[in-house]
Amino acid sequence: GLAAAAAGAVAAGAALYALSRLYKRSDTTGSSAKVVVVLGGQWGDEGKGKLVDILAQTVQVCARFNGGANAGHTLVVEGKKYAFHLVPCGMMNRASKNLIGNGVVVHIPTLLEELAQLKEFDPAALSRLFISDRAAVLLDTHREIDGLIEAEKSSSASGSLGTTKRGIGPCYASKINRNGLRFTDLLDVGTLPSKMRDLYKFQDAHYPGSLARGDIEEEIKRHVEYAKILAPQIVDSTSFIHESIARGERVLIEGANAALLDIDFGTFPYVTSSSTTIGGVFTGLGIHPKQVDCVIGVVKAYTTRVGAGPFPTELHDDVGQRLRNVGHEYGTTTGRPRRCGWLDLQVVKYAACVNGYESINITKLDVLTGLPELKIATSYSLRGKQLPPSAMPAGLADLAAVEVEYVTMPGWQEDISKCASFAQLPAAAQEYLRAIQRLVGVPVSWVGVGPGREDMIQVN
Ligand code: 2SA
Ligand code: GDP
Ligand code: MG
Repeated sequence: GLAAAAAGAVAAGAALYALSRLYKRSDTTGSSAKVVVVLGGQWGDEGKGKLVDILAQTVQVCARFNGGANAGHTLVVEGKKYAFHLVPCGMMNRASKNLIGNGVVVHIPTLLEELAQLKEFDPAALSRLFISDRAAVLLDTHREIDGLIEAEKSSSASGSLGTTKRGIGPCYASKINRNGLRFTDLLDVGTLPSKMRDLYKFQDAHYPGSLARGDIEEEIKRHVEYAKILAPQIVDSTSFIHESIARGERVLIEGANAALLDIDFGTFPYVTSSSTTIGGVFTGLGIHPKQVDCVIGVVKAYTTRVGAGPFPTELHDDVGQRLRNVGHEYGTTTGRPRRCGWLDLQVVKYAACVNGYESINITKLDVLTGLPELKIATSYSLRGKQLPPSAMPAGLADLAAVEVEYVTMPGWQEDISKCASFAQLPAAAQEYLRAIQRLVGVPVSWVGVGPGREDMIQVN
């Protein structure tokens, strides 16, 4: 009985391993690759921070390329919880350097707050953090305008987007308008005040009322002080990362947000304002495609979404509520309840097509424990025709009209939080992972069974 079950489990593990070996690269775990990218495969909060923290223990550089303090990356290290919004999760390796790339929008007070929280862990944290001289400076005006636009949209037909109100969209808008400030501007404190005043003048002319709550002169004074603190850390990030790669250092690249929130590939307009997919790595850091050795997609064992917008597998019933309770599905930045639903593989296949995942990290598998049966969305059909894996309808009406095809699988009742290998997982959990791997066509190389750094199974 038991021995046969164990042998079966080992064989199943071997099959999973064998399938993963079919893929072109030998290292699907990122453990030995030089440049590894971690990207979210759904609508965010898949648990990217946790995988980045694990992989960061053996790298010299960890870099962010997109987004800003809208991101919330939670780590649990030695029982202590850390939530990062702007600093890369690699900061938890005291021997690493961390880089905020040119593609990031940085609210400096938030950054300094985060660094202050890291002081106990590492008094020298600031000396290990480097910021691109081309990164965008996110000012209070951007946050105000984010709130104003959301309020304005709430009375329109499509409603508000449910942004994090961290000023992300308005700051990228200043960049695209070509009048935003960059970190290089902090290096010249003589001209900084007039540049800030010019920007504020423009903002107030185009978004009346955006200055009502702010005191520009006070903010300018603060930025002159920030400039003094941060100047030694402001670097030419393109050169920084290329020289690092040239020295043979290992570089880990941390995505914020996720594929379906991408400004181009996501469910527009219910998206964030950055390129969250692989292309963003190149525009946000200045490396080129041939330098990337391994792209890992992070995929939650079910689906969540914060904010408004299409969500074809959303559950409005007890199961959805249970996923939210057991998975503690509340925003890391805003505390908002996350919407929950079944795993949607049309979403994951699409994300895999865009990002070119070498492998996948399935996270929060433990949250599914105890459900009698599990559903997986395998594909969408639109007007009676099945969509290819690379498709995600662009129009909101089409997205609302898709028919979702599901498979139903048995659940498991055993506590899996202490499982340390694929073979130790209950048969039904193994089957669930195998189904994902088969349907997406990408090996599953990591499986999360709890929030802690140690609660991760490496499959091969
Ligand atoms: P924004 O603020 O302009 O980027 O918002 C636009 C949309 O992007 C979504 N978004 C997110 N979705 C999931 N998680 C995010 N980070 C936080 C977290 C969110 C939180 O880790 O929990 O605390 O609420 C994140 N950031 C942006 C957002 O919900 C909008 O749909
Ligand atoms: P990120 O934005 O992708 O980094 O994810 P978040 O940190 O916003 O949300 C993921 C949440 O799930 C965090 O609270 C993590 O501590 C937690 N988490 C990550 N992996 C696992 C897992 O495998 N099991 C459980 N139970 N929790 C996890
Ligand atoms: Mg998050």
